[in-house]
Amino acid sequence: MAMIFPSRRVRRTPFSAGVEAAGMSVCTVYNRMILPSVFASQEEDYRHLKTHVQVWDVAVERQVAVQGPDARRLLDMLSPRDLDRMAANQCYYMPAIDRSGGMLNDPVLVKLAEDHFWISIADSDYLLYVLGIADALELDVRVWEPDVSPLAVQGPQANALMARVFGPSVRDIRFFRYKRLAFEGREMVVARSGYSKQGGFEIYVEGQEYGMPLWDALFKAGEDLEVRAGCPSTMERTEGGLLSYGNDMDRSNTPFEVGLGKFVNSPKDYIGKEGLMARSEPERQIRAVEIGGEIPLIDREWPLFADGRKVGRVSTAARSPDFQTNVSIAMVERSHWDAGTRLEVETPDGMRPAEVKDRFWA
Ligand code: THG
Repeated sequence: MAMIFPSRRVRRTPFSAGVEAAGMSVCTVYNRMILPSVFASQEEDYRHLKTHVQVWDVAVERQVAVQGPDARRLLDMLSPRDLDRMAANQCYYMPAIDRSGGMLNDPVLVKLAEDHFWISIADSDYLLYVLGIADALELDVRVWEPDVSPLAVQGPQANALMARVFGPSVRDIRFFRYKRLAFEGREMVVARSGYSKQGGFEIYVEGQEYGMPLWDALFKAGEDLEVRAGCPSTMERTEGGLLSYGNDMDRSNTPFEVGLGKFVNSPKDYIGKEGLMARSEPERQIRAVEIGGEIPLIDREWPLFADGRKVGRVSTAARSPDFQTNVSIAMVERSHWDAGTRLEVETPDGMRPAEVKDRFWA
């Protein structure tokens, strides 16, 4: 395959020099920015992530900053998730929807202060939607993309590595909470979160200046922990059922269809509430689906069939070395979504047997 022609439009990150020196071999583009996909090999990266600790350049998790007297009012209009009990040091996984309940994004909301939030977005232009609402209603709020670049530290040795760089108090950060901790005298938001099921942290690095110094400090401190550069792993995140906007869902899906119904609980009159309530009994839903045989890389939907009729589609699939099968994320019609249902999936290399599972693997 061809490489990406470099240009300013495909943005670099404060850590790009680090990932290049570390041997990034394949990358993708996400929020118009470079996201590493592979270093050594998919399988080697996966094994290392599940055994040691990795540092990930996830600057592509861009922030939509919302600040001002009407910040909370704006968030209450955007969020199907009840924000009333959200603590000042908390993060929320939040479905972002349009007026008919269609998914626009699936960000992590970070509460910095009562009047200041970061919406840590997946791969869609959610800033334009947020700004559109704020401008149309002439709200007293600022909406912008700050120069903030998350760096993730993921894997079983993440606590050990982070304690060496940010101090032992990182161990007390609870899941989806954060602390402001100093690196070289600069305070940074350090959250226990990240796009893997191996545990770890995300450091929201503000500005360009501290990017490479922090990157280098993590590698220096983690030498004996065998720290390496890594990136979100399709194999690992599919085992764990972590969803990817644009792959596993888009605007044609509701939060109920993609398993995010548990985050639809706001008592407020948010945009899309009516549309969503009319669609609260979905006719299709995300399922873990096991696929037999050999499968290629997936760059399009693979249709799922039962008795020659299309009953769904696979949107993410990968070999799982640990579970010795192919794991996948699929959208399946109600008639065929029960665990144990046997289906067939049409891959570009031919038909493969598939089976609906009762849950994800990890
Ligand atoms: N971290 C941050 N920003 C992000 C992502 C991230 N923006 C883009 C993308 N990832 C958004 N999508 C997700 C998807 C899943 C999770 C986080 C962001 C996730 N889910 C957990 C799960 O499903 O098990 C926990 C959800 C919960 O129960 O709260 O972590 O990774 N900053």
